[in-house]
Amino acid sequence: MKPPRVLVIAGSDSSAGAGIQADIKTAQAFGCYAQTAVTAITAQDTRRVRVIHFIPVDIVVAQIQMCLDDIGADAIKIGMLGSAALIDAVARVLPKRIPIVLDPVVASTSGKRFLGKQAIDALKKHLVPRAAVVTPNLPEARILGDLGAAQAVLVKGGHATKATVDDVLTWKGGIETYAFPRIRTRHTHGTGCTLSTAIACGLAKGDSLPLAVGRAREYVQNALETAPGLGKGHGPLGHAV
Ligand code: PXL
Repeated sequence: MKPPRVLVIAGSDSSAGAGIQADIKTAQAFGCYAQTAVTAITAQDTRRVRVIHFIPVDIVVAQIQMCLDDIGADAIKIGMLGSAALIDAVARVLPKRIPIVLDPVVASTSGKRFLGKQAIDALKKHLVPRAAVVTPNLPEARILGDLGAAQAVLVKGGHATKATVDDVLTWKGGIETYAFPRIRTRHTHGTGCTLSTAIACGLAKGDSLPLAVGRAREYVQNALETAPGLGKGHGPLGHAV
C-alpha cells in the first residue's frame, strides 16, 4: 500500500531537533512519506539560533510545485516562513483542496524571533483563512491575537505552568481539550514542529481533526518521555516512538 503523503514547507534546523528534520522523523514514525520545501537554513544548536539564511521566494515556490506536480500530497504542514513576500507567494501556489496545518512559527524555544509585523499581518490575511487548523503556542496566540478567520485553532498550553499541559482545539461549533501530565524537562526543542506535522499525518490518513490532534498529542508526549538528553540546552525529542 502506498503511504499517505505530507508536504512540509519549513526551515532546516542544523541540530535536527526542530524544523524539517523533526518533520521528516515524525512523518516516518506515522508511516507517512514527507516531501519538503525548504524556506530557510538555520545554523543552530540546542542553545541558540546563530544565523538564518532565507531561501529566495522563487526557489521555495519551485520546490512546492515540484512536490505537488509529481508525488503529490494528502496534507500540507507549514512551519517557518520568514517574509511577507514569501507568505504571499506560498499562499498563491497552495492548492485549495489539500488540508493545511499552519504552525505560526513566530519565535524559537530559545527565544529567537522569526517573524516581523508585516509578515504576521500577511500570515493572518493570506494563510490563516486557508488552514484546516492553526497551532499557536501561548506566546504566539498572544502576538497573533484574533484568529477568527481560521477554520480551527489549537492553542497549546506548554508555556503555561500548571501540572497538566492543556491544549485546546476550537472549531465552528466545537471545542475539545487535550490534557496531559506536564513533563518537567528542558528537552522540548521542536515540540511545535513535531505536533503540527503529526497532525498533518493524521489528516493525510483521513482522520478527523479532533482525532488527528489527539493522536499527535500522544506522540509528542511519548517523544518527550523518550528524549535522548542530547546537548547543553533545549535538546531534541525521541522521535522513534
Ligand atoms: O520551533 C520553531 C522552529 C521552526 N523551524 C525551525 C526552527 C525552529 C526553532 O528553532 O529552527 C527551522
